[in-house]
Amino acid sequence: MTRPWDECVLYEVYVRSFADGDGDGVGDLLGLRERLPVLAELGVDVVWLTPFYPSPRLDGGYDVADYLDVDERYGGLAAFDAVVADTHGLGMRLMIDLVPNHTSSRHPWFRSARSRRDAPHRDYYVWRDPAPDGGPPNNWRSHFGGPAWTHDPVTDQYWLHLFLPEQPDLNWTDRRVHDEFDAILRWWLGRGVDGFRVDVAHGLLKDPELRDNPLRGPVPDPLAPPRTAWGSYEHVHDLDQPDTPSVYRRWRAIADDHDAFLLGEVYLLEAERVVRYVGEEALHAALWIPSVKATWDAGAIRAALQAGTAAGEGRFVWFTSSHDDQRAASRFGGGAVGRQRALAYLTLLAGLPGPLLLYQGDEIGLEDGEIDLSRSDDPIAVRSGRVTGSRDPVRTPMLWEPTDGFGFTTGEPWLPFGADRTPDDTVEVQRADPSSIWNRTRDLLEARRRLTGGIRWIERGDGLVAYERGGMVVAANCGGTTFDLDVDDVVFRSGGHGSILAPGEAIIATTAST
Ligand code: TEU
Repeated sequence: MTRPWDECVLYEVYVRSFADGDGDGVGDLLGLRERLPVLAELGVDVVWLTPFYPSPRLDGGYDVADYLDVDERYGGLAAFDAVVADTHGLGMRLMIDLVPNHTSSRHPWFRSARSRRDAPHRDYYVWRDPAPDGGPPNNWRSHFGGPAWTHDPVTDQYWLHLFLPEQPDLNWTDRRVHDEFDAILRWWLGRGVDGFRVDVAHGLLKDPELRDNPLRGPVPDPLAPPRTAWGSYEHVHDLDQPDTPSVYRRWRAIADDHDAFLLGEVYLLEAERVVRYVGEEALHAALWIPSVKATWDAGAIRAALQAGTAAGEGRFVWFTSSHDDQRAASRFGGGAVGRQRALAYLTLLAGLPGPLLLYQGDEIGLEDGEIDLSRSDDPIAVRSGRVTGSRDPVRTPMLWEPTDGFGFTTGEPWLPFGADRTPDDTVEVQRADPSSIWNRTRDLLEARRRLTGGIRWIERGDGLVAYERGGMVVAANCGGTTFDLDVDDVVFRSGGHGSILAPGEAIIATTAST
């Protein structure tokens, strides 16, 4: 129970796709409780739950209408308390998702704020007069497409939203917003929560002058997909402001009082920018985004991991997949080859200093599901006219049992399982097979415990990505030719046998030379 945070294995539960306990087709806390023992058996230390708050769910629950409650559709607060007790009873800890950058437009604060200019909660949000031509106050874009501003006809001002118009940004220059969140943290800690994953942790403060973001090239086509349009700007004024990390000073003191952990979703790619968010007076750790972006290329993998180990010093969290990003098995080519590579990549990450984060389905080698885009409710898809950008393929329901509904639901799943799912893809079948990805993942999480101390990268220019740590070598063959390794005892291997490492295989072993 007292494993240090930086040695922990974290596991992301995307609640609505994890396990449905009441048969309505949507994952919930009752269903989660039934599956917690199998997470403990896998070797998980910390369970992270994505947002379960009352919400219109226009962004899958990242549009929070009440920070101090649990949506009845997920089972309400009573079910949550039971999850806390069960998780602790199994020797695991529980982390919840905190969304401080924006609320839902249905949150009482925003309902008040938009009622009139002098409403008490007006300054909880970011309001500005229209530009002289009546348009938005600046050129900022929403992550999900369109301008980051929406005009309110009642008060004739624009409100800021880095995401959907229905996700108005909070104003973190108002001290009352800080006080509200201090209280929210304390409230959940008092309920037994052990940590928070902080959504869009790099986004809370904005340029005080709200200056235009510089364009990287030409002005994007109005019909460009949301992510393309968003990527056409350098986000120097809407994100990652110099004082943003200092917002977390008070949170850190509160968390430390409860031995709790703060993990930031710092969605930045440069290590020197991310590192500002972690430290004694900031967050404990940050997600290392380049680890979920790396493609199957030795140079790219080496660069992403070396940058993270050098700057992160055990405070960057390694992960291969998430509810926002392509799953590793698909990113690395799909099929049996993609699954094998994903396990090899997980092996590389598992040996590094710092927490390791699994996304539900990683342990069964799940690939992205094929989902009909024309029916997607994901806001990125909706706002592209449903032609691109849906995150649904990475959010398909978990595959537990080889039955109708895959043990996920007895009803109609809110999202299809994806085409070509087979019994061999399920947790139940894989648990019974010692050579399955589930069992190899469990073995890997156990082997990981043997790696301690500093890391030394083995500099090579070929397809072998390798490092030494605590008298062991961790190596993955990310190239096209076979390597014959000089190793002693093999502690873990993702596939194959002997001292030969075929393409797509990884190994953890004591070295003959060390
Ligand atoms: O994601 C924040 C974020 O930066 C992502 O929107 C990212 O830019 C995008 O997915 C590209 O991959 C968090 C949550 O993880 C995401 O699910 C939410 O939609 C978003 O915040 C808004 O709350």
